[in-house]
Amino acid sequence: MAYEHIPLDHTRRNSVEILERAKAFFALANARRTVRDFSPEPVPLAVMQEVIRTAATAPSGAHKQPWTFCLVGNAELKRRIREAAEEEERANYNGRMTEEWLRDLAPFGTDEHKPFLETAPWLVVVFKRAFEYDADGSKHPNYYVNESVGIATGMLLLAAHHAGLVTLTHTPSPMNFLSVVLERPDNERPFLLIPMGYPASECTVPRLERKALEDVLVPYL
Ligand code: IYR
Repeated sequence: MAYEHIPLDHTRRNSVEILERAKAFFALANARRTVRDFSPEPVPLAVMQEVIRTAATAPSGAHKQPWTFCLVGNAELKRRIREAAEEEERANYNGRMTEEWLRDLAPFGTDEHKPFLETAPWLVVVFKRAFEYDADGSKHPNYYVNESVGIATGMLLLAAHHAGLVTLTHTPSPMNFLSVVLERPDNERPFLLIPMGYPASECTVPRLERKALEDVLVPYL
């Protein structure tokens, strides 16, 4: 059955306005930094609900919305996630990562210690839903799951930044422990672990350069 069609809710803006707005949004996005030093200050649940609601507006293959955002604020669960992540990362930094990988990471000073997993008031654990079960238990596929969940996660990061929060895209690897600790069903696979909150007052970030526009945009005019 085809969807009913309704009028598009769209504000028409002139060419001056669209350029101004595009520039303003770039400035906002360009100021987002990945942060590893979090303040333990609480962030209201209502804020997290709005940023997750924003992420869940992402487009998805056949509108299957193949995502689940687990919002972890419970101290005991955060402690268990930290413990399991640090155990995996210890193995990563002590032999599982290649020499070249370790050399690429060295300038960032990361190691197997992940205190932010307990310090940050919230952990958003993004799960991708590989397929769905219906009421009879039969399986139904989702489509373009990585693309859909990747877009939703990007929107989550920008929504948090716009609200005034900082985020870290954390990829403990392998991530199966997240399914175990959070008791997720077998159609869900961990995608990304995102600590979210206020930055620590002494927070610093590496002085990074972004690629020039010419290096990322190839015009065919
Ligand atoms: N997952 C590890 C290692 C790591 C890998 C990359 I690529 C990074 O950009 C940062 C860290 C960790 O979280 O330490």
